[in-house]
Amino acid sequence: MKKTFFITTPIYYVNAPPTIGSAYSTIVADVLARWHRLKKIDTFFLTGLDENSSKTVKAAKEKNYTNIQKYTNDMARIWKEVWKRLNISYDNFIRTTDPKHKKIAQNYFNKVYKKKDIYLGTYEGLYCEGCEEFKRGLDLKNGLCPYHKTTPIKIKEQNYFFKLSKYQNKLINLIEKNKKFILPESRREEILNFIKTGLHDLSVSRPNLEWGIDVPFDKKQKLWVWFDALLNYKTGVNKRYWKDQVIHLVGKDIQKFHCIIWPAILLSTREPLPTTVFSHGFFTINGQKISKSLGNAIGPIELANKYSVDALRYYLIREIPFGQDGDFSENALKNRLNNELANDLGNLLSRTLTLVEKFFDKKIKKGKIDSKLKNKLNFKKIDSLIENINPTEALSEIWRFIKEVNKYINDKKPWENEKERKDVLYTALDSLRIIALLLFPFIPDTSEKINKQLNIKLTNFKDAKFGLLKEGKINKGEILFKKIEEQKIKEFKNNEIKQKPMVKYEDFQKLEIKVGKIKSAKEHPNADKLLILEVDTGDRVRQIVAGIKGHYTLEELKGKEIVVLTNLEPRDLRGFKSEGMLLAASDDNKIVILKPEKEIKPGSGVK
Ligand code: ME8
Repeated sequence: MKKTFFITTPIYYVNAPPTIGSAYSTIVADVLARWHRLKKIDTFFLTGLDENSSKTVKAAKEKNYTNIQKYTNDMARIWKEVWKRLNISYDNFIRTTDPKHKKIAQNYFNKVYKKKDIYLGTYEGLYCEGCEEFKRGLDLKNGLCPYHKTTPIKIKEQNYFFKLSKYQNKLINLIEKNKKFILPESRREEILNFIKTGLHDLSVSRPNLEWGIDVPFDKKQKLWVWFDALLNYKTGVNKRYWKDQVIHLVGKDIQKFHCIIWPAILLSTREPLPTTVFSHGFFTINGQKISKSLGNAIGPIELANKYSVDALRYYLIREIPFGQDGDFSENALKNRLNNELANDLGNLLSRTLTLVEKFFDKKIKKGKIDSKLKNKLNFKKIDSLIENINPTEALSEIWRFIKEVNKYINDKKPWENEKERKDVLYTALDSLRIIALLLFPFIPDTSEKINKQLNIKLTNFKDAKFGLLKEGKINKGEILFKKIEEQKIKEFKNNEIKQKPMVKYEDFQKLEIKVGKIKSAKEHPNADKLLILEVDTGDRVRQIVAGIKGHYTLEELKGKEIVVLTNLEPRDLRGFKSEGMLLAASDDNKIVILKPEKEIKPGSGVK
């Protein structure tokens, strides 16, 4: 039987679209999944959404939804669109409002109850709705939740308790014996110390909630959302994947749930435990966690549109040693794009292919591999870094080799060194083939672009050895990464700041501005930045072509109220008539649509 590799991300709350934070965990999981697939290991990558939280209800109501399920469906579509754009190759996208999940979660609750590990009691204390967690005094900082900076609510309620205390010693044994159960090492110690301070029984249901999964034997209570959410790791996958390697990738904010409560539930139901819970650090802005609730979130899509998906993936993995915290910096992203992706990798490809074009009429000629250069690539080491969940170092190691190949070309000077030219160019081309293969898990689009130019197809890690590139013809194409020029950005900013000339009041009055409602949105077939909208402006439904692609998903736009300049002369925008202009605000990062502050009927005048 084939070896299995099961990798999971947290299932995210649906109160907002993905942030850099959720993109981070998901991209790393994607890298690990893709890596194992290339090793021909039977891999399953699970991600999804945690929909049964009270936060879902709150967010839906804030957005004027009356049907909560409809809200979660709309959000699920957005999350999936974002993951698609970021090339996330998940095998299943679990949603906890799925009836199958609900039923299995109830079965588990029953199982634990029958083991006599669940009993009815009264909880009196604090609850943070942001964390969906019962808090103790020592969990708080100055009375506030350290993650959400909010005061937890006081509650006194009857609910069901899970006998977590019963598992204290078993957990200590497990974690002490199994060095890989919690990674990185520092977090393992943190958890061990926490358990040793004493585990209390845990409330696992909540009364009087309007949204969630019913406790199977008591309809007045709902499952505590974490009990339900953790079970996604069972309900979202066929149990044959709970075999060789089961890795939960989580942020350090939720490690306790995964390193204490989850294994305790599994011990109670006598099921296999995960191999590793890896808790990574936070991306911060000025030292503060980037998060939806703190309102400092940066959209991964905006960054991908501005710099490319691969530049974003590369930056997130390479910038901060996986496991540690680090500040997010757009400047650092730009530097990595310019210096590493464009210079080191992009130039290596284009200079090699230019030489092949010039001296060998675009032909790949088989030559002798340079053994010194060959020895600079250590596949085993890279693979073992990935197996130890150190994608940052693995990527750095690949990069060291890219730099070596550049140096090799510089030293050998194949443009003037006729004697060795064939061997040098073959060595460089074959190195590029292996580099593309190794980079596929990290930056799949770029890897495919390299393959296309080398005229080869992606294979697997059996081919991560030298000398396999066959004779053939190269297919030199566009450069891999365009550099972001500082100059351009500055000029753009200066133009923005320049004030336009004064206009007369009467001139302004000539403009007809109305509230419109977007009926539908689709992509413009011939333009990168344009969307085609059908907008109800009260008088009729008109077509408006707007340059907002990438800043909103099509789903987000549908039904949105906007502000439209309606008496602008119609214009043809790349083959599509635009009968008006949508008003939006923009800086050099993003475009945001202006919308009425409250709902108002389409056609209402803007004064
Ligand atoms: O906690 N830096 O969902 P959530 C790095 N539904 N990672 C970050 C981050 C940041 N600034 N912000 C978020 C939940 N993350 C529960 C999980 S699992 C059974 C239930 C990532 O939407 C990180 O992985 O609050 C963190 O643990 C997760 O998003 C929290 O996502």
